[in-house]
Amino acid sequence: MAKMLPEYRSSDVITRYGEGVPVLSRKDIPYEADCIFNAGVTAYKGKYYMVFRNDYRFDGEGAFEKCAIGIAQSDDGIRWDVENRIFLKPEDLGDPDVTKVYDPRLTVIEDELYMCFAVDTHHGVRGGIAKIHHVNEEGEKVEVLHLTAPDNRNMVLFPEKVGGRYVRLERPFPVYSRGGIDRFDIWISFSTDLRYWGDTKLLLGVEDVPFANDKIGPGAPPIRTKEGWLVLFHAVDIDRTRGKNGWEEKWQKRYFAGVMLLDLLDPSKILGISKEPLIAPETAWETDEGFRTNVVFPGGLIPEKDGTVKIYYGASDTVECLATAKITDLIALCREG
Ligand code: BMA
Repeated sequence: MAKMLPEYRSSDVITRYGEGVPVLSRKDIPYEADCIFNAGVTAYKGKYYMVFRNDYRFDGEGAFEKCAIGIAQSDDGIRWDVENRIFLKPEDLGDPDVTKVYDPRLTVIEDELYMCFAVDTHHGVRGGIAKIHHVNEEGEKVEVLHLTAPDNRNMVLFPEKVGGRYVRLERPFPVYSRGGIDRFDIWISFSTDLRYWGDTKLLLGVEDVPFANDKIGPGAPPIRTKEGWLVLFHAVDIDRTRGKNGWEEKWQKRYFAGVMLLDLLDPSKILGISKEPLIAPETAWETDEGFRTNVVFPGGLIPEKDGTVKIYYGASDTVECLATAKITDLIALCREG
């Protein structure tokens, strides 16, 4: 049985926007929506863009019948205008095997917009990479460049090539060879065209994160800082004595946001990692009020001109929240370990 972990608090270096009040939730969506969470966010051509997961039509038992991705724009990263249309739904992939698209992340590379996303199929979970072509105000064209073999998800792209190659972090979930339980780690892969990936290496094992006893996964796409690539990841602990106080019978996991620093020239090298969670579930939205409880799931990290970052995270699989921090503080946390 997994070792029980202590009660953790968020690091002092983060400030929750509005004391944790969501920046996006179902009430902001002009169409059918229930849980709005796990968004990818980026700054692009003078605006902020958010793609978010929308789970809707609860089946009354523990799951939603529908899951699609919506899109919103903002001038300040705080107040969002949600487009009155679904951005990507499973049918758009043109493959009857696909049942869900969710947990999107956005990265701008050489002025082009890319999205990584999770794809559930009847034959396992796949990680997708798509290029988003702007067509007109009515909508964009989403060109799928790559889908991994199952099971893989939580993929994020680096915002620039390193040593002439595109770089991604990902989280395959091997079960057979890892004891038949969740022991999932973060891996790194390279590509020259975003379609074919290889040279895959283990980046961070779950056993190396003191606040995880279950699994970890990439969170927000990395950002360049003077000292290295700053990366947010999620880390999960499980406690079999926990029971769920929400819509689901027994939810025993807790999701934290963690932070690490990778070498600029060789991102498969970890320069430092904070040994404590960056964000631990604390507010009512994060611990109590959601479809699930105790989930902080980071998906967006935006550097601002004043040396701060905006950190976007899903709270308890129900709403999207925002926190801020100074980049120098985040680096110091990684360096101090
Ligand atoms: C993971 C994914 C995420 C979700 C998290 C917590 O396995 O399904 O989308 O936020 O669990 O429920």
